[in-house]
Amino acid sequence: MGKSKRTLGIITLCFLLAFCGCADKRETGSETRPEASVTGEAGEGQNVSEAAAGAAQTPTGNAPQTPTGNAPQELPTGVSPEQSPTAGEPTGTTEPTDAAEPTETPESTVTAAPTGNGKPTATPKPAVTAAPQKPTATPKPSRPTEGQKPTSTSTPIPTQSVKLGTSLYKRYEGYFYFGTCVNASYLNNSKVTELVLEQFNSITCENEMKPDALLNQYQCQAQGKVVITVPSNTKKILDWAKKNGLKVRGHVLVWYSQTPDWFFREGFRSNGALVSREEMLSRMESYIKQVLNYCDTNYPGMFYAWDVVNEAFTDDGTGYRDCNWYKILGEDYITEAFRFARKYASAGTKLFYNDFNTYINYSDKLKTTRICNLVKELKKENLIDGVGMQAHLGVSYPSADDFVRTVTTFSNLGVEVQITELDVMTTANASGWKQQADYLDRIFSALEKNDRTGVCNLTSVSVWGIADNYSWRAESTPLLFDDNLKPKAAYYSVLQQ
Ligand code: 9MR
Repeated sequence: MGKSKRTLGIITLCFLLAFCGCADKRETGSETRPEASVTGEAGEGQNVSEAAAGAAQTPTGNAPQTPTGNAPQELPTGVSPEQSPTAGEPTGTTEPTDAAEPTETPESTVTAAPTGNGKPTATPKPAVTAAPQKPTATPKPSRPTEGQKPTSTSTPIPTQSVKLGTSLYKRYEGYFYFGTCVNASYLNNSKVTELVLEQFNSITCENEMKPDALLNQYQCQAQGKVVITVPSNTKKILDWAKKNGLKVRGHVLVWYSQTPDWFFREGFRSNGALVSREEMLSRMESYIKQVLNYCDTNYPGMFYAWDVVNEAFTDDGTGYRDCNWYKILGEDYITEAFRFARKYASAGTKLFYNDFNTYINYSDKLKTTRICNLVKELKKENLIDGVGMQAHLGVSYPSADDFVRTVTTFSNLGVEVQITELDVMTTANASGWKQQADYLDRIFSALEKNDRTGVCNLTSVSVWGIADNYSWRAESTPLLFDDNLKPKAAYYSVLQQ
């Protein structure tokens, strides 16, 4: 009798413990919105190369940042240097349950913008006759031997200051902003932030402001309307930019990729039918309005440009990329997006059409022509301010001449040009790095001259990442700093000194 009581007691205890465990898990799940891991990105005190090695499952060594927890999309490794992410439709998040309800809400309190932080704000467009401002900081670091071998990836993160004394943004201050993309992991490494603040006066969120980061499926379903929830990673970057006086390029409002499929479907359900044209226009307007209002309210004056529509055309220029926007709204989804963006953007925010392979050099040059035609149409209604040339380049394609000429082609339409995602693929060895430096030298000597003399109207240049191992195509060592945050010869080519 006593024995069976004890047995019953033990069974009850086990049951209670098991139940508590489940309850804990349920509670945790409802507290935070699921956020993707940032495997592959180096954290404070973590060896950069270890971080990259940890991401060996991704082709680029840089785990895609997917702040909403949507399935990461595979990245291309194709032949053409500049390519879009895989054309596959983005994977929708799974149907939400109560446990998936995000509790995070957009910030509503606006704190005063910092002043006197010492970070100068560049004027985007100067008088064309002005001489380029010389960098003020000294001393200049020793220039690495051209074609210096890439440093071993096993070298740990530097413990001393990574500051150079020269600065890309100061070099071009008064001509154009000089920026980089940033993802949330950058902020975990004080050497990275130190270098970013010395070199750049503009940032772009690499993934944290894309529709799949901001759209909240649970709330959309619960409220029956478009609801955005700004994740903590996004706020972290924007607050840091605000605190340090950085300007921000908004990226991106309307894009075929990284926009959840459920956003286009009835009831915001992954298995719903595609919605009507009228409903989709209303969702588009609501989304654009909420994002722009959020930025204006919380970060007034910080966003100087927005990519309103990204990558709408096919690469060979024969037509529009097939996607949910195009399926539901037809060709004029682009114009509609710009109308809404113009309606809700503050006066100081410039509106851009952004694409890759914008210089495409097929015999009929159709992609460039298509973009030019779009700009002309949008300009009739004063809906566009500029063209974003992504510039995911390679040392042997496109030619530096073709690239620079296309900057002028777009400028001649009377709009601004911004180089929005610059990187240059090359082989990761000494000769590859020399080719990369020579190529960038050709491009920047021409751009510097053309902008100074008014041949082109370049208002911003952004590289797509701080250092090679932070790049979406890390294996091609496409950036200006190596894995140890040391400047490559490519850096000095861009600096043009
Ligand atoms: O650099 C971004 C990478 O981390 C993401 O996994 C990828 C997913 O689409 O997007 C990358 O950024 C892209 C940018 O938003 C638009 N132009 C092409 C860029 C490189 O794919």
